[in-house]
Amino acid sequence: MSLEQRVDILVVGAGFAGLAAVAKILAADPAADVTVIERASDVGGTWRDNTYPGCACDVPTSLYSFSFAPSPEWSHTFARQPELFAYLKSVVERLGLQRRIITDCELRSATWDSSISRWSVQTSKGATSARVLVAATGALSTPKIPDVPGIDAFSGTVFHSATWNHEHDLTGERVAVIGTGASAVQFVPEIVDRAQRLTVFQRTPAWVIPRLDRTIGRLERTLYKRIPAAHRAVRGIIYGYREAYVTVLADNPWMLPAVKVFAKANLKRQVKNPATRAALTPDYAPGCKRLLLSNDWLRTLDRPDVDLVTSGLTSVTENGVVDASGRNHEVDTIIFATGFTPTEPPVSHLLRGSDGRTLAERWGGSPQAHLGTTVAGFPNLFLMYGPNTNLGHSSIVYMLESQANYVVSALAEMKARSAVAVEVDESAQRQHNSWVDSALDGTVWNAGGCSSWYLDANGRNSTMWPTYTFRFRNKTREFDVSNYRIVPDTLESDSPESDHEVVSA
Ligand code: N01
Repeated sequence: MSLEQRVDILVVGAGFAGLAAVAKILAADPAADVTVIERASDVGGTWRDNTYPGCACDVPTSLYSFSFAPSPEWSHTFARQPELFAYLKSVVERLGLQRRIITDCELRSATWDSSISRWSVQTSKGATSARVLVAATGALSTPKIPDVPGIDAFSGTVFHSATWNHEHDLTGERVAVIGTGASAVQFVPEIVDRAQRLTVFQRTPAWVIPRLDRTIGRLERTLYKRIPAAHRAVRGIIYGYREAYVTVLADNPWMLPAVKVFAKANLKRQVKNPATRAALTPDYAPGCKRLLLSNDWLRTLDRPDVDLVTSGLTSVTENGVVDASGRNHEVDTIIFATGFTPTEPPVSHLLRGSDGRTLAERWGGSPQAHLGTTVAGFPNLFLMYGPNTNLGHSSIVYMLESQANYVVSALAEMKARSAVAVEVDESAQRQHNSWVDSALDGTVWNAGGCSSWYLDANGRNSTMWPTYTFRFRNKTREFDVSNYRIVPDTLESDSPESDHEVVSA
């Protein structure tokens, strides 16, 4: 499919975020002119890209799926990546979205043109002009590989967990894994039997609790198929108990020692070697970094064929990885499980607002948006999974649907007011962010005593939503037009020479 030179609403990205946006926009207005561009050759975002062994969702799937497209078919309470990927493709099919999606089309740049109140967009498939831009490019989509001295001289194989090299056979190899986050805990237990020896480089230990996963039997699936209300009730219960986590993580951190006791008992049960156990015991509050769910990660690290290196890595040589003590661990393959770049999203370098600056320049290392979605100086731009919308306790899909509701409400408001552009007031954005900052104060994500990817280059937490998700749902239910500058359509045509009159709502 080719990209038209002029589109109305352009959504960038066809993962959970982009699909939530396009589905909700079309549900509200089936005649809406929406185009989705996707840089890869298929939809699915993170669930298309992350194919490492053991890749699975660590949020119960009944909740980690669209409310408007429930599936009674999940085989496990925590679905595996192939099922999630298949689910997203099935949603596209079910909702007839294929004809809206242009694959292999990468966003190169988008610049707001105030003279015509439109986005001038460059892509790998040519240029287009869009009235509204929805950036759904994901926060955890660009793998981060640390700049380790000597990496280019390594003679073995190197890859990142998010771009797993399936052509490469790890059987009988000595493998180094760098990083011990949510990805590593899933794939390390899966590859340990294949490798001859595993060396895991841990910079900071993580709190780990059991993943209460179970298969969903045929009877239960039939029940969900026949009585969708039963499935909705299960989703509701999971939503409720997940929200209860906020009570501890954000509102009552004094309760966290109880989580610590539970996690320590889990560690003791799985790791017999006291030195390994000590190395795996975090010195910060549980939840400060993402609480990890696994039933086999800790016991894997207790195996005699697994080395846990806690001194960090300093360099890579031709045949190994050097730890802080100077020891070279000889390996055949290095797997980086070092995460992503959520506080420096690459898309922020591609979007240029009304003053000619990029979003990254405007943010200066600390991403900020109004309700995680709109940014002063960037009219008609909606960010999905924007600043301070990430969660430590529940499903991001719920947040994405809330943001999609907000976009839908904004589009309706624009239509009702014959507005060609909406731009959030700087003061409203500032006010929202001051509220976010003060709400985050004292939560485990800010005060838990760790450094995490939730904190940006300036030390600000520009990642986490600070409280219950229903509060975000309430705030994004209706487009808060009074916080926006409205550019009315005073033109007969889209004459580039004419300026628009700007009024406040
Ligand atoms: O990445 P991470 P991830 N030298 O950033 C270490 C989501 N997710 O891919 O803790 C040495 O969590 C770093 O050490 P430290 C989920 O939101 C979801 O595992 O910074 N080590 C850490 O141990 C998750 O939070 C699912 O000291 C270095 C690790 O690398 C997010 O993705 C499943 C280093 C990075 O951990 C990212 O998880 C999987 C360096 N230079 C992931 N740099 C679901 O199921 C970094 N590290 C939904």
